Amino acid sequence: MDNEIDQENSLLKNIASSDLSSAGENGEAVKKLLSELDGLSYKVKIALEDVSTLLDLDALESLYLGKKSKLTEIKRELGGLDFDARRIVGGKLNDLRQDLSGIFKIKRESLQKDELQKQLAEDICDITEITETDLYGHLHLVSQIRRELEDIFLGLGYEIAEGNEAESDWYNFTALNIDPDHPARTMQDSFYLDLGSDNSLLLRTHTSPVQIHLLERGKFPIYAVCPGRVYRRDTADPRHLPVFHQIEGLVVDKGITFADLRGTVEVFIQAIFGSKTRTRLRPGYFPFTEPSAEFDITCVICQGSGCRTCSGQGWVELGGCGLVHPKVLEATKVDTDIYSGFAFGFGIDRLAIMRHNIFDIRALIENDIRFLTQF
Ligand code: FA5
Repeated sequence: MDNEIDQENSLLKNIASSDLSSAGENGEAVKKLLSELDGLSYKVKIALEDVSTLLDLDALESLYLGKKSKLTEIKRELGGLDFDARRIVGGKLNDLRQDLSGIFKIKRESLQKDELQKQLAEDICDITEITETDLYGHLHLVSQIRRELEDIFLGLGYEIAEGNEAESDWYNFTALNIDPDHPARTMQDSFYLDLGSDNSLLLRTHTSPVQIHLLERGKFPIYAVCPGRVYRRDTADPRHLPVFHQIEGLVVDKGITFADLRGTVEVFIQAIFGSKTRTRLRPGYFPFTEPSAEFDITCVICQGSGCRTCSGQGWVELGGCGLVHPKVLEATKVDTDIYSGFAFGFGIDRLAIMRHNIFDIRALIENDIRFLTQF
């Protein structure tokens, strides 16, 4: 502050010693105006030191050089002075305006350069890391496997059926012979939709409801698969997701036996995992199949010799299957004297992690580009 006052005083001394003899009667007024002009010049230079943005610079320029500035006010006062006084003050005023305009111009260029550098630093993008594939993206691993499965089953003569993600209690449970007391109906396992008075709509917990839609359609024989998203109140962990994908298979024809199911499972598992992978069916329980089985494949990590991933078993569970329960056929008015069938359902995400030795299923939904671009 003291430094500012010293500079202002020295400016005023310079003005006092300047030759004002030719200013005639207006000598005092001229002295005052010249002093004001010098004061302005000084103030602008000090104020400019604190300006760091173009916005602030615009505001300062308008304050000191604009229509309502002190400089314009002094210019108006020139009209009341005599010729010589006008010449002295006017000359000084023009010099000052030119001087200040130049200073503002230099400051503006410097700020523009700074802002450009800042912007370039923020927008920096290492184009050496971008490959052509990254630019266009590609299908997620789960979608790739889903398409692969669809191709395999199309090749076996199956149709690809569409299911609904929101289903009623009838399709998700009742018609599938899941009685009202079955634990799968509890609020812990299902996401119910707050629609209608009885809350009977829910996000399907498996792809099996599509079996009922296909059976109700009444067109036989049925050879169909339905891949899609399913929802459960499962906490995400290395083997579970609350939203995941299943593929349902349904075959209903004359004279279908367990041997047909066995052979079908073998064929598509070998198509996905290769001919070295073996499959086995273990007794299981599903209300909508009888007999029911879980199907396992030999562990892809240890090829069946036993490791941590398969808990030393050499086998890993992939899904469930069985012959369609007569009660399901009856509920959908299918003549059980003519038709029999089998069904299976397994997790596509589970299949993906097994085929690619992914230790944690959650990697599939984390969207880490380094993970996704491997497939
Ligand atoms: C079912 O969902 C039956 N609907 C399958 C079925 C269809 C049996 C037709 C008989 C006839 P389960 O709940 O076991 O069964 O699920 C089948 C597969 O889905 C599992 O083996 C597993 O691969 C996958 N799966 C189940 N829960 C999850 C989860 N939370 N996250 C990822 N995958 C899962």
